[in-house]
Amino acid sequence: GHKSVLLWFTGLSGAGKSTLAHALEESLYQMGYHTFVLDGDNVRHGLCGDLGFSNEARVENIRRISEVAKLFVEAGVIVLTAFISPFRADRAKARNLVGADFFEIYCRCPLDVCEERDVKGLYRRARAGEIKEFTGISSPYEEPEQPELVVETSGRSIEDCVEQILNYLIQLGIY
Ligand code: GGZ
Repeated sequence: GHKSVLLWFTGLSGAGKSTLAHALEESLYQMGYHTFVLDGDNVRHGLCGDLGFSNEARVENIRRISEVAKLFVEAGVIVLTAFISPFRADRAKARNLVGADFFEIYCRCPLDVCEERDVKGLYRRARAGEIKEFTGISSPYEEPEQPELVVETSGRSIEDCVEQILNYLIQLGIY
């Protein structure tokens, strides 16, 4: 068997969390590992479909995700979560819940680069006041102080970022 861990991606909208989590999952899957990605696509419509983006809703969002991720880890899976998870306290709670198998990966990307990318046009809408409480614009993002890994996603290829994370996992002895 392999080590089951929780790789907790955090960062701004558009920083590349979900993209990197899925690319990394693909590599791990091909190496024969049992992996699962939790992200907005499979969580915010179902499990957390009742939650919006107020501070309270985000706290509850991250709480539920942490509990589910913990169950997956207990089931022996390499779990990758890709949520903004803007509050340090909530990430710390997830860490405490899961214990030694928790690894925080900060996808660092300057706000202006995320805004420039604006894949879904959400930043433009946030700037226009059409979306309230948008992270980085009108809602805070608290940068990790001591993440296990910082991945600079600005001006780099996805492959390069994935390789950095894989190298880190080798160091960890996950494979
Ligand atoms: C931030 C928002 C918002 C607001 C909708 N603020 O780039 P995306 O589209 O695909 O990722 C963002 C996603 C953030 O959901 P999370 O569950 O990761 O957030 S949190 O961890 O803070 O609970 C974005 C979209 O949802 N989105 N409105 N106001 N992102």
